[in-house]
Amino acid sequence: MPSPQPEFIAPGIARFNPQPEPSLALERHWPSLGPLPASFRTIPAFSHEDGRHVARVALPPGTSLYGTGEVPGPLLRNSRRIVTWNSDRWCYGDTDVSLYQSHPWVLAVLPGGRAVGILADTARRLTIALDETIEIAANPGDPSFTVCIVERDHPAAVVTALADLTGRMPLPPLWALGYQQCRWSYETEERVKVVADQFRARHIPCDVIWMDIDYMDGYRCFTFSPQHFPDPRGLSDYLHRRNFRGVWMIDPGLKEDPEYRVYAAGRDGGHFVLDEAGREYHGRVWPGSCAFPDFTRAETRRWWAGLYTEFLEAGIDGVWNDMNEPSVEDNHQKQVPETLHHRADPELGGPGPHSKYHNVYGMLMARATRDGIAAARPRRRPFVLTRANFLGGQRYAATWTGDNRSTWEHLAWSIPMVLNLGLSGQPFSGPDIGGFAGDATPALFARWMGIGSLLPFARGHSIKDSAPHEPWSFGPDCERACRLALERRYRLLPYLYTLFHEASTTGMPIARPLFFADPADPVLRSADDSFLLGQNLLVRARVAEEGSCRAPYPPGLWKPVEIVGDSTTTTAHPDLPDLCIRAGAIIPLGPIRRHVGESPDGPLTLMVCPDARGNAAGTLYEDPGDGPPDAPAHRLTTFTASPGPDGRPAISAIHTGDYTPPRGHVGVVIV
Ligand code: NBV
Repeated sequence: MPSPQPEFIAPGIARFNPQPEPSLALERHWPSLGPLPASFRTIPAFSHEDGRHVARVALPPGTSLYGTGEVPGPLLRNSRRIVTWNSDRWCYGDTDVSLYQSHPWVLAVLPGGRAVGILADTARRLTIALDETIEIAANPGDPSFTVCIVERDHPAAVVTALADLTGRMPLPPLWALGYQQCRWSYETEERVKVVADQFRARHIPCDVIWMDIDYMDGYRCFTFSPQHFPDPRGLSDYLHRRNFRGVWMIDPGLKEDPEYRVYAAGRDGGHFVLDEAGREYHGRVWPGSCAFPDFTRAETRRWWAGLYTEFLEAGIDGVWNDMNEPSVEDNHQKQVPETLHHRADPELGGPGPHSKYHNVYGMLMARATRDGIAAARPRRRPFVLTRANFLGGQRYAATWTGDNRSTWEHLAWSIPMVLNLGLSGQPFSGPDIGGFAGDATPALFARWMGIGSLLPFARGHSIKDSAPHEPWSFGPDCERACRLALERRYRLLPYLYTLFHEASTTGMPIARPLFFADPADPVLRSADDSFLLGQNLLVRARVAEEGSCRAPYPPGLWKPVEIVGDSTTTTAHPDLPDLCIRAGAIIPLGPIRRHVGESPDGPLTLMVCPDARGNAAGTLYEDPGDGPPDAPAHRLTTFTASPGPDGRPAISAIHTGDYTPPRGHVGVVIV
């Protein structure tokens, strides 16, 4: 069958096989029309085989493949196969082809370093085989789908083009960049307070304590246990007085209990997903039999959003959406029947079976949650963490890599999983530090904190019945390693926040694979134990119990730096990753803080690493750290260093923007 003619939607972006189904990943505003570059050669062929629509995109030998979102295992995805089908995979392994989120998107780095992005624009189940010819196959009986192809000079440009198509992460509140402590569960208000107090007493930086499902009254969402959490407002006040925030869990399953007002309101409003026969569907989850909001309807999303007004009055700062694949206990696969009926709005594709909307259920829940928080608190930035999501879901929520295990293998996957999510449009992610299931050893925990504290979302979390997994639970040496790791993160906050700002404006990942420094160099393409934070900081980790970092260095000169406590010279703890600054870079550092709001006028240190000519440059984004999400008052500073008359670098700063940050001493450290 001849390939359908492409439609060109922007320079370097073509859309093949336009189909009538509306897009669920792409933002509505298509970029303006434009021609593909002359070098464009990755024309897909569509065919219909055994009742399945298949698209094939041929790529030259030597192409390296990445993306497909949340995938366990190594960074390089050649010879892998994934199935886009959001799945609750407790303790997942390398052979799992589907996890909690779906990203029908492949980033292909061609032998010379140019890159191609391939986006299958459908939320339906797809099998994506990542070989020299990428094969994207729909399920038998499912309609054909559109494929968008983006070609650019550099993989970073392909990732920013993906953000042009699917949207960007809104800038989170600054506190969401702080360290976060979670447990399934801190079971009483008292326990939460003790944990918070321990952080302050032990001088371990921390900004957020998380409330898992046991705060609820019988697992009923939007309620509080009268025995264990009788005074949530009082608890929030306690946390706030000590400069902590609280993030509380909300699941989609609502207990089928006529006495439970949220369920009764949902039933009376006709907000629940129906079964094939048009009756309210019930699946078993934590509270027993549950109904599930039909988030494909704007009316239901508005109802759900409205529930947050009262909920947030308890002083809740952020919301954690879990189990929203959705996951049920009725079968081994933890799946709801694909035949369930959604009364979706026409703009999403109209009424249809669950199989059509399964992969966007979690994303639409996160969207409604975010809308609810934004409406209840228009003058603050919402923070939502979601387990299930879909391509484009970075617009609504951050994510974590689900129920990992306390093993060295899962520690090692933390880096490539976060990198592949970043290459798939989601810059704000991280693993459960220490591992969710099982008991970490002191060495594993320290190593995980060392790495996790340098990833965009830094939260420790662990399962019920596991040994305590707080930073002080593994003895004084591990506690010291954790304190140093988190002090590093907090000192790096000015740099990290600048990267978050960049991600929110361009879609550039915060944690980047080494090949971003030189996409033409094949040896950089499979580095799993090293990554770049922005352009200027190299992280080299030891992910195996024994041995050192195996990754090669990116091109250019990279100078080791320490950032330990207040010093940039003292030797770090052996469990912390090595850090190197790029010659030619200036990295802004803050003081050690116990929480992000401490000493706002604390000193700023410019860590300057001159290149061979004595020059260096770097940027710093600053704003109040929260406030109305649109166009916040901000300041962007470009620092440059050049050789001064006395031979020492002379620093100059150029500011843009309308914000004057409280500023203490500005110091310079030449490394
Ligand atoms: O709410 C309990 C857990 C939560 O701690 C974890 O992070 C989620 O991924 N949740 C799953 C449900 C139970 C998992 C066995």
